Amino acid sequence: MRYLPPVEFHLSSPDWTGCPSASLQTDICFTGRSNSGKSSLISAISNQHNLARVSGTPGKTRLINYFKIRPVGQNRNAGADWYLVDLPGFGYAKMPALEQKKLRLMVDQFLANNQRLALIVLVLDCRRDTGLEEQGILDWARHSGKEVLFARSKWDKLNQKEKSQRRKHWQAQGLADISVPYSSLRPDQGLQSIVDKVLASCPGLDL
Ligand SMILES: Nc1nc2c(ncn2[C@@H]2O[C@H](COP(=O)(O)OP(=O)(O)OP(=O)(O)O)[C@@H](O)[C@H]2O)c(=O)[nH]1
Ligand SMILES: [Mg+2]
Repeated sequence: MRYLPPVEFHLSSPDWTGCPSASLQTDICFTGRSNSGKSSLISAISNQHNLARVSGTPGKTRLINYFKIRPVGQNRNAGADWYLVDLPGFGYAKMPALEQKKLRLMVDQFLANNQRLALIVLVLDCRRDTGLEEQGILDWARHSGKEVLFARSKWDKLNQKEKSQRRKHWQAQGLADISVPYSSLRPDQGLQSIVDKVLASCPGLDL
């Protein structure tokens, strides 16, 4: 299993205007509903346990969290910055409606305004169906020409029969091409292809 180069926490911001914006900068963002597994995925692909605080309680990540990829040795490219961005989860029913709306606005504004976004990793529990929120992000990305990887988390929770049913379902929905089932708990083929896609989306970071 090949992981990302070392990653470290950089900063948190309550809105996109407080986010880093340098000229040679690449952002890879992780978005999706609350408790889907965004923070766990960031920790898993960088092989740094608990790097992005993982919540047992949904709705923990309420700020835009920037993590900087710190390449070592030959991979260091002067002047270039690569970030993984952990966005607040949406759709947590127990959160007051106004706060839910605020978080959703924060995510939408980040997506709409960020010129440095090279890849959107949309995370959804593999057992759940694509909801209106996910569909909205997929449609928006298609219209604006942004690349999306649909990360289907918690693949470890399914047996072989369920896995093949889910794959057929995604095929029927026309989502099989962008869907990558994976588990954050242990290295698997899906996790590897997410690492590879993130690396491929970071210019100058080829290993
Ligand atoms: N079994 C299993 N559990 C997972 C996986 N990914 C995440 N989890 C668990 O799901 C819960 C939520 O994970 P988080 O990474 O905190 O989810 P999040 O999307 O960052 O949640 P918010 O910050 O609330 O938006 C935690 O208890 C994780 O341990 C996975 O691939 N398999
Ligand atoms: Mg989180």
